[in-house]
Amino acid sequence: MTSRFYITTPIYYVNGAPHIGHAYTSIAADVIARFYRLSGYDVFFLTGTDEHGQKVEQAAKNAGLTPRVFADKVSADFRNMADVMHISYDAFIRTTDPYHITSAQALWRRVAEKGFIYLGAYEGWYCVRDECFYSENELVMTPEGERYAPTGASVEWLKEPSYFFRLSAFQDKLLDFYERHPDFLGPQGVRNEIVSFVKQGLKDLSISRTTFQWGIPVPDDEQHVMYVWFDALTNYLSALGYPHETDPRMAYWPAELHLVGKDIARFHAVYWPAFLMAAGIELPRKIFANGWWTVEGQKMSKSLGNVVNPYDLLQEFSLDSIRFFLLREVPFGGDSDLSRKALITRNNVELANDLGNLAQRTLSLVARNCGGLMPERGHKTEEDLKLLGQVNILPKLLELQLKRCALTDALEEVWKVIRAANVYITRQEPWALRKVDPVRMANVLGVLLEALRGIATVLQPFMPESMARLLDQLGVSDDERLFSALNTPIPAGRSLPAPQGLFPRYTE
Ligand code: ME8
Repeated sequence: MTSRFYITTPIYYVNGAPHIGHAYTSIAADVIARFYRLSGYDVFFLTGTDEHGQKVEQAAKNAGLTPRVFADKVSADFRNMADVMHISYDAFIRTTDPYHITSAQALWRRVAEKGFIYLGAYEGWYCVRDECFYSENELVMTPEGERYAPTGASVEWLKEPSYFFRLSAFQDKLLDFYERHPDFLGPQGVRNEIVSFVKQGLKDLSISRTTFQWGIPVPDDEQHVMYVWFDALTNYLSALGYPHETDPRMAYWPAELHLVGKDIARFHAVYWPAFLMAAGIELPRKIFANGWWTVEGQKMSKSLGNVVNPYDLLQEFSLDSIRFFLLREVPFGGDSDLSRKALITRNNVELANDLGNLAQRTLSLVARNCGGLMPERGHKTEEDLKLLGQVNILPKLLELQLKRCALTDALEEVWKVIRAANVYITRQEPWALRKVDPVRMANVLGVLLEALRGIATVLQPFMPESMARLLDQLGVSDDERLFSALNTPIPAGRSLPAPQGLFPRYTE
């Protein structure tokens, strides 16, 4: 039986246009989804939009539109961005979809039946931008006595009737769970923060609001709408057909990985597991939080006018150079800065020079000296075997790195081999062998073609478009692109198309 692999991105708020920060998490999840598909897993990859709550209601009002019309428009923008960035999602969920509404209400009922929901009144701070309740001691106070959320957003005092979730009942259970599942939450820094947050004590969580309308009605009490995070987190289950246990998609649960940004680790690593424990539903296997991108040294913000829109970036750079840069520049999980200069350097040095040149030199020698045909395989020297050995273990090495969401380390494993292949071609000098030893020349080119095929195959998840072009040029047909196909060499004599440049070079 094929193993299943369920992976999700956050569902993005439709309060504003998508930007490169949203694209980042989706690209990272896309790489992992594609990697597991190529490894032979049955993958279900979910993304979508989070459309309810006070923040979206306010944004719609500011735009002079009803929340529904506004959400339709912005959700379509997010979907379009996912398509433009070649995010290979299997489903795109909208929390305004009727099936999701039914599902969130079913989860609420289940948690209520188990005795974990009660009616009370909330009195305390709320931050609309973060859609988060903060306790007094989490707030930052200015010398003038004004209070702000730890994220710098403004807070307001709420006093309203509210349903509560008995989060306090889960403090020890959560701590015990984190301890028994050391890989549940990463990276380490985020894990430490969450553990200390839970250790400080969990208060019951307000999970409904009465002072605005734009939300899912609480079952049997139409005065209340659900707190947007109760609604939003349920998307991971409603996309599979919950509460219909017989829905075949339910077999994908539990999710293997919820990929999120570090800003929303608390909701995923504390609230979500507690809701699931309360409902008696199995917990996801892993939550991993990516780091934060700034732009040319500054936080992206509408007021600074420096929000990077992926479409603008695509005017100048290829999609694959953007995807590569985002995952290569900083160890996944860490924070980084997006600058034009850094993007150009990564592209020119690692894509155009290291990989592009290697492919171009090899393929043009084959075109010129081997009649554009896959050369005969011959005797292999120690150096040949060493390089091919490094290539052969790439799928395994990458799987180990991706298991721990080390996307950057995975790329570094491939680049070690690309650099080794460049040393190999320089030492073997196939261009000088044509006259003196054509058989050895053919062997060397054969080794390089095989190495390039392995490299291109494992890089497909990161750069699908350019690696598809490279595999075309290497004569690898569509049904020879899974990792398992690497065991079967491309037969000698296969005709290769005329070589073409892979990566453009950019100037500053
Ligand atoms: O939080 N750097 O939605 P959201 C890196 N609806 N990642 C970034 C980023 C940046 N500068 N900016 C955004 C929500 N992100 C909720 C989620 S899930 C059940 C509900 C990414 O539109 C990052 O993944 O505010 C972050 O967590 C997410 O976008 C926040 O998107």
